[in-house]
Amino acid sequence: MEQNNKKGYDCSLYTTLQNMPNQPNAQLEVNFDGLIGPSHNFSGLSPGNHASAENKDKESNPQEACLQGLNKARKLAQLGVPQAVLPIQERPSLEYLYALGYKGRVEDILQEVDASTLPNIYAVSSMWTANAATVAPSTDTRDGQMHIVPANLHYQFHRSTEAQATMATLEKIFGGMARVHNPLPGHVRFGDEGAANHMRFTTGQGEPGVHLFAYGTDGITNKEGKLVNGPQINPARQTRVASEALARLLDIPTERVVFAQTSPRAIDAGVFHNDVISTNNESTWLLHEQAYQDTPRVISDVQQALGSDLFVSMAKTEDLSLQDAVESYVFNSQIVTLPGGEMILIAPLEAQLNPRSRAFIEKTLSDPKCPISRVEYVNLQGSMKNGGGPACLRLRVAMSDVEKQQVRGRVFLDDALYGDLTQWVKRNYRETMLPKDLRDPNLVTESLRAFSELQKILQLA
Ligand code: SUG
Repeated sequence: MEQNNKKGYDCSLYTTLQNMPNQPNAQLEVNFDGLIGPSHNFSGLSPGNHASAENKDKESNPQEACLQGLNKARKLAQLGVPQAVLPIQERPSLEYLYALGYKGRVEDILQEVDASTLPNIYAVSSMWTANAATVAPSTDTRDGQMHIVPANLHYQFHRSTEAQATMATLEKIFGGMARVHNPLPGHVRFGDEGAANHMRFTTGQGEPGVHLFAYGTDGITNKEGKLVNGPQINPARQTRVASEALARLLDIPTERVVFAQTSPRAIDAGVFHNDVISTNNESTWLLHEQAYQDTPRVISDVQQALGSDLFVSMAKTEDLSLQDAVESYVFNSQIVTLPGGEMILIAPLEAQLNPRSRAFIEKTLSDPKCPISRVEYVNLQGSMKNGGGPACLRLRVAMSDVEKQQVRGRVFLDDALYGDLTQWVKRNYRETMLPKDLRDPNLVTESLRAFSELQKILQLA
């Protein structure tokens, strides 16, 4: 990093933000990446998420995983893409331990907690900030202000513990300029997993967006209490009624909203979020032909609502099976716009290693109409082993210069913050961990200390 600076490498996010056009309406998209917590482990908590099940009980390396995430964020900042971070949450979750009636010293409580609850109150899944919330920037809303709805993550206990803390964090950081709503009611009918099931299309940065909400089931239950019209094997975490509520809360004009059902076959093949099978930036869209129930209709609905052509690269099943897509996470790539307007693809290493995924990327990039000029592969294996790729780790927030000034906390990633965070990780994180280590009394101290140190570093205390 320092060497790069000496060579005059343009690595300063600060430069990008300073160069933001000085007009109230000009907007840039900022990626808010989640930091990976010190109790990162493989507990196999997520049914329908193949990586989580396959890596259950394997050894993790929390330090390496967190540094991999930070390096991805720094790479984007170096490329000139506005980049910020969101904090880890308090783990173990004292709030949940007390809510479950435990009293006394946390170290003692952790010996008592049953084996099925323990990994839930220690889970660091808030790292996947694509699941933190759904955001509509001020350019897109009827009332002209940014709206944010934190996800209730109702479907799984470990993820549902994030919702209230996420809301508090988002309020702290964005409350000065955005309306931060409550999460949707915590019921299976309103299961909401945030931006991972949402896409925003525009004709360019700063232009108003068209919002696609993907869902896995209608949210209606039958006489047996089972959700109807959804996958047969794996759970559908996002419901249509939840997505409809989001569109209302975000205050997006109806004609700029599209709803799309994720294909039940895709969910049954391991596509537990839309961002495992579909990715976009502005009007560039990479997806699998089996992404939605009726993929051609979804594309034409978006195109019509946008009133402009899209660049669509759609993988065919014969070239790239759903299994390949899920194993390689090729559609969990980020497409980002660089300061000069060039787009690049940030893809997981696993997509480079899978010949069919790599061929899909190469074919897409070789299309003369494709606005993406090149691909960069990133190593995020720690996160990937729990089912989270490059796009899962970031929440996109498009904001104007004026709004940017109102973001609270020291969250924009410049060289100094990157340095402080790296030191913080090296000071507090272990290099090996197994789920059984969650009973280690020392982990309580380490984990709570890391949380409070970070609050100070990010000036969120
Ligand atoms: O919800 N994995 C997360 C992965 C989330 C990925 N996010 C997006 N696709 N946007 C999940 O399934 C596994 C935790 C464990 O097994 O220990 C987990 O929660």
